[in-house]
Amino acid sequence: MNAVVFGAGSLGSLVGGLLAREHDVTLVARADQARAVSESGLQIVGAGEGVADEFPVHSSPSVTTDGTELNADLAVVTVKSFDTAAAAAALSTGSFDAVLSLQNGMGNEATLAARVDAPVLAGTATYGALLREPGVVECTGLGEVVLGARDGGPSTIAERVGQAFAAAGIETTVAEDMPRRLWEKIAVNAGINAVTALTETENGAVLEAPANELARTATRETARVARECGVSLSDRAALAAMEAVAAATAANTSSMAQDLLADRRTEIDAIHGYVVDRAAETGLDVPTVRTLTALIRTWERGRDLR
Ligand code: KPL
Repeated sequence: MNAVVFGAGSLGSLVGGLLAREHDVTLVARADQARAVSESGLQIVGAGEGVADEFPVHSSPSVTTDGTELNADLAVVTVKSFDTAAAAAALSTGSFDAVLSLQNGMGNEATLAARVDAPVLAGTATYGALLREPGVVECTGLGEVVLGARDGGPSTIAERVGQAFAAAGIETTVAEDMPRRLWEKIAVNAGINAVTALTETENGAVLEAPANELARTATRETARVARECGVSLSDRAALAAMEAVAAATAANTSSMAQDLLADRRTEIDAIHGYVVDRAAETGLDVPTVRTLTALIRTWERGRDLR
């Protein structure tokens, strides 16, 4: 299979580098990352329990800074959610058999499907990744990729993509309930991301008082909105997922906390902001998620990031 990985940040570099062990991969990257990868390849490092045995891995994907007019069996989109529309515009000038979104937040698949003439699959990734420097990505935790049809149900294209990921040594599940899984993921992110970002703490902080109550309330509010949107996600399942992810990634810095620490725009609109918007449409109040959204947006505005 040949694949384009659109967005060579932390997760894109990790997934692209792992896929390149087995497939013909082109990374669409920013200039500094493209320069480093074309000069020295991509180094994937990792330390810690379970991770150290798998790495270092050196892989040599092709790399470009121009995402237009590309052709491949698969495009994997790993850009930040606020860059999805730009990625969709670039991908629409190329040709692909399938597009897979491996991004945070909700709404990315719809944005891609509106522009790109190829079936769009939904996916989630629980691998921990941190771009240490151009050309060097650290795997901070082994996880899995779950992918499938964005509206749920069986998909032969998803099966084919799943086999290609598994052949590259990426732990992969092909699922027929992606809408529920995406809502569960957003409930996890709603609990962990803004709280750890605003308090400059690692993910494990949400397991303890006083952050625990805040994170649990944000997760519960999100699960309620999911149910109102027709997705069967109980409070109990959402809370268990949030706390399991926080425990498994206790020493990791969430993507939103990484963004705040680096003075970068966050994905608040596609995570907490999405929950607030769907709640408003369905007549629900989500005071904790709304407050977290306002705090992060205020921080972004103070730095001219929005
Ligand atoms: O997806 C994540 C993120 O950081 O965005 C979690 C699950 C919180 C892991 O860090």
